[in-house]
This record gives sequence, C-alpha cells and structure tokens, in this order.
Amino acid sequence: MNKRLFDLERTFAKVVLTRRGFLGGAVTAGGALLLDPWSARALERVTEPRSAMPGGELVGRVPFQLEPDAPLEERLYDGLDARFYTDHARVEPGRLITPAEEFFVRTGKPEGLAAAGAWRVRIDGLVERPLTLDARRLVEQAGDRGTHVMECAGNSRWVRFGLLSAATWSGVPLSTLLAEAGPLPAATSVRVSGFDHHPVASTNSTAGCSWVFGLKDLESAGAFLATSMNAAPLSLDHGHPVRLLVPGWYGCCCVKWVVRIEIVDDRQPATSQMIEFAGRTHQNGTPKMAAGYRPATVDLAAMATRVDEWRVGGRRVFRVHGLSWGGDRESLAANSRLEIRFAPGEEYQRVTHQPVREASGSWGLWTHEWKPEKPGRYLIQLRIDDPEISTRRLDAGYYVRGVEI
Ligand SMILES: Nc1nc2c(c(=O)[nH]1)N[C@H]1C(S)=C(S)[C@@H](COP(=O)(O)O)O[C@H]1N2
Ligand SMILES: [Mo]
Repeated sequence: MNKRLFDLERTFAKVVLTRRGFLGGAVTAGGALLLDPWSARALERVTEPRSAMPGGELVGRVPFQLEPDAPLEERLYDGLDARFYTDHARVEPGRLITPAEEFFVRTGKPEGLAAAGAWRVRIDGLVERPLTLDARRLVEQAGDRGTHVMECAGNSRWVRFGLLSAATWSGVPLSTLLAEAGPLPAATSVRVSGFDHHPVASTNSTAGCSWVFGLKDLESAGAFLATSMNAAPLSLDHGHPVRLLVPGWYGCCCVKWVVRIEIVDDRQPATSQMIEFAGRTHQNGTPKMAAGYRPATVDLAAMATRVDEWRVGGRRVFRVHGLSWGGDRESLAANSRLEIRFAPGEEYQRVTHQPVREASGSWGLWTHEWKPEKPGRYLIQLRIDDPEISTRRLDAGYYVRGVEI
C-alpha cells in the first residue's frame, strides 16, 4: 500500500503535469483505472451538524471517486516516508485553520535532533558578519506572521489532495536576519539547509532538504523563520524548533529543522531537493544550476472538498463545498470569479457562493448549489476565466474530482 501510493503520487505528477492533463493522462496512467474508480460506495452517513439548507433535510455525503482510499487523518510511516493527510471535508467557516495535529506531514522528524535549547542556526557565506543564532533568541524575537496555506508540490488525487493545510504562524523575517549579517556586493542568493538524518533510506524521496533562493524572491515573498504554528511551538514533525516558510511557494521550499543559511552568488548548482521537485514545481526541465529555477509559487487553484446530498421539497439537491487557495496578491480579486462545471465540454457556470479570502496566502471556502438533471457520473472542475491569471494546475485538470450520484 505504502509503495503503491508513492508510485501513484509520482506517476500522477509526471503524467498530469508534463503531458496532456488529467483526462488524457488517466487513460495512460494504467494504475489509475485498476483502482476501479467508479465502484459503488455507499453514501457516507453524515452525523455531525452541517450548515443548514432552508426547508431541506441532509441525506448524506457523496464520496469522491477516482481516488484510492488513502487514510486521511492518520499518522503513517516514519522519516522520509512519514505522511499525514488532512481531511478538507472538515474545513468549515468556523474552522478554517487546520489544527496543528491535523496539519499535513511530509517527512517526519529526523533521528538525533538536538534539543531546542542547544539548537543553532548558522548564517554565513558572502556576509560581513557571520552569525550563529540561538533558537531561543529566535523564539523571543518572533512576531505574528499571519495565516498561510502550505501545499506539497506532490499533492495529488492519489493522496486525496491531503497534502494541503492552513495555519497561523509566527517567526522572524529572513530579511531582518540577513540585514544583520550584511550581504556582500556579490551576494545574489541564499541556500537554506535543514537537518536531515533519516537512518532508513526511502525509495520514494531523496534525503536532504536545501533550496537556493534569489535574495529578492525571498524578500518579496516575505519569507520567515517560523518558530510557532497556531500559537504553539512547532511540533517535531513540523520542523521544531525552526523552519523556513516561504508564503505562496510550495512546501518543498519550506525547509524544516533549519541549521544553515548561506549567502551565495548566482553560480550555485541545484540541490538534490530542487532536482527532485523540478517537475512538480513546474520548472522548465531540470536545470542543473539553481539560477535556472523559477520561483516555486503555487498558482491560484480550487477544488471541491465535500459534496452533500440534500432533499428539498422531494427533490435531490447537492451542495458542493470547496476550497480556493494559491495565487499572488494580484490574483486575489480573480478569486471571486470562480466557475464550475460537472462534465468535460460542459459550459462553466459561476460558483453560487464565491470564496472569501482574508489574505492572499490564506484559503477560502466556497459552496455551489447543484441540481443535476439525472443520476450519473460527474467530474467537478473549477476555473478562473482570465488569461492574465496563471492557473496551470487548474487548466491541466489536476484538481478534477469525480462523483457518482
Ligand atoms: N529538512 C526537511 N525539510 C523539509 C522536507 C524534508 O524532507 N526535510 N520536506 C519538505 C516538503 S517536500 C514539504 S511538502 C514540507 C512539508 O512540511 P510539513 O510536513 O510540516 O507539512 O516540508 C519541506 N521541508
Ligand atoms: Mo512536498
């Protein structure tokens, strides 16, 4: 199961991101169809209270098809293979922030982590004043850094899109620390490295997590060294005592257990982490040099996260719940022009209740009233109809979800 899921994670990312999009890709990704995606699964009974539909009675929840039964909300495996998949059906207007113990995990705590009291972060390289920072000093200096969504670049239907969560963070802006060290004129980039000692090798992931960023990119993204999540110290799995957060970039750049920040020039080779994630962060091939990598930003995206069946005046009505996240500050306004369709080739219609997002780094909930004319299999796809806004994964059908009603 473990091995199979990981293979699927990778096959999916490869097929969908590099070739023809989900609908074309599913045909060639043989493994996908072996899962018998349309096997009938009974409606899951919903017992917890739900936002009401006037005059309606809640019948149940329609499970998503075309997705394996990856266990959500369960801590799986260890080290590089450690996973925890967040269940987005539980995101509600009053529960938008993912509790820390439900925040997704990709790579569990390494072996031999030093205690927080003995933790040091070294800032060196092309600087006037190399620094050795005590983790306790960073905790004292940390301020509120807002709510940010994080998504693993390898998030996919094979893990039920569970590698996506939102939390509030506090930490210290990287720019503050870099200014303290004083970059020399030749400095253009920063290599941030984590402590990664995993005694058991993984066939799925490469050990070691370091990423080379352009100084300007880090600054404009508002990158920070995080010391707490949801007002509590980071857990061991989430990078205790210090991790990097680069708002708006994929999780693979958010180095956990940070030990070294090296100021460098633009002639650095790509790190193993950059090479591993080149395809999944939409790079142009696999550049050998770090300077050849584009910012690993998350485009504006949206997906259905829960479909509830209601009975209203003898009629079946479905309410599709979903999330919207990603994109930059400029695309935030476009977020309220979300469109939905239920079959390839069908015309898109406006989502009835558009997502509300407080900030560009956060996510928003949307809902759509859906009255299908007949029972059948449907594919739920979202879009933003605006050529100015980059929505690469949406356009590729990456977040399409299937239901049978
Ligand atoms: N040191 C270290 N940092 C790491 C990783 C890793 O393997 N080692 N994985 C990265 C990846 S691919 C992701 S998606 C995020 C996941 O962070 P989380 O487990 O706290 O959700 O951490 C990133 N930081
Ligand atoms: Mo990731």
